[in-house]
Amino acid sequence: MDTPDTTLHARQQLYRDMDPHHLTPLWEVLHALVPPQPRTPCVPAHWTYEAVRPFLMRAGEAITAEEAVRRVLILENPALRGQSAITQSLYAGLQLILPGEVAPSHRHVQSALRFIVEGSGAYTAVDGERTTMHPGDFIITPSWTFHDHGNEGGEAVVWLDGLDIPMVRFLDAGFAENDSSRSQQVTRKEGSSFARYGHNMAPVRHDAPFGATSPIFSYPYARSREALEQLERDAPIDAWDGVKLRYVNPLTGGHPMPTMATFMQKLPAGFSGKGWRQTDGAVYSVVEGTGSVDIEAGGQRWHFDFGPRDHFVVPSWHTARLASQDGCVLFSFSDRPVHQALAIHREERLS
Ligand code: GTQ
Repeated sequence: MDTPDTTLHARQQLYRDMDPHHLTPLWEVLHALVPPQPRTPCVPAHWTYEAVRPFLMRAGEAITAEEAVRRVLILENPALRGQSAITQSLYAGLQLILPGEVAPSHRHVQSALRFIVEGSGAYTAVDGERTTMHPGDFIITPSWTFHDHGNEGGEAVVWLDGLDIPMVRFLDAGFAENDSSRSQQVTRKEGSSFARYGHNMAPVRHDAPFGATSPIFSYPYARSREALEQLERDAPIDAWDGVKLRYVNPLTGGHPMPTMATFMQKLPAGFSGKGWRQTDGAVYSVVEGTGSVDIEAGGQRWHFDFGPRDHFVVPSWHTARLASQDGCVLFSFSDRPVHQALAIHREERLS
């Protein structure tokens, strides 16, 4: 039934009159506020390493790590330009550190993950312990811990930074401060946290040095890859994920960080996966091999062919399908722990 013009005019007058009082009618926006299903403004996007790397290297000439504090090119969702966000809740960037450089020590509430993309020999220091980076390693900077990065090796090192910056900004809960020294004093031998917590054992009298965050700073690629390879040989292959494992906080069995979940998966050669969608938008870093992802939502479709060191994002409630002719290894992260903590996580696997 059509609403008479006089009624519509009366409503418009009502809205205009209440507007100076900072009042607005719910019924005009209700449908968008409480949509029948998630309708993210984010779009799928793909950054080939071939396209990104030259800009990273030019950034290496344009500014030092010291002056930049963090020399990072932000991977911005094309639909969220200017917001430093790859999804509504997550930040991603590629950080470059050249031989001899130091990115000075600071700390912030935002949790960070590093996934090493290219080069070896750089380190990140957390709480007085350094961890040397190798491609494929997954490294954690817990919330509010001092961290500095440096490169004492001979090659450029690039890693993916994943942070919960947009989430912390949304909550207006961000604090940060610089350290009194540029580089942290090393107080513990490299590998000490891994020795304590990395072998399915834990110190009897030391629990949770970083609260809700994993006590392991570095999850080495060699170990993750070995597990995936053995599972590819021995275990049934999941029709959606291939062989996929999630990283864990060994003290809780939960995700390594309170705000971000991390995963590594191997698609066997010849894999053609089934489609799925989930409420947690996910960012992918291609470790080895080649493959493709087909994404669909609201009648729109995307197809990305990816290779090593490429990055792509699958936004919330977009249906995705992975495939690989020759096999590949993918790292990914999402805000799943937050969805789970709020008991609103949903996943749908299409048959
Ligand atoms: O390494 O501390 O990409 O504070 C963005 C903000 C990296 C870092 C980023 C940061 C860092």
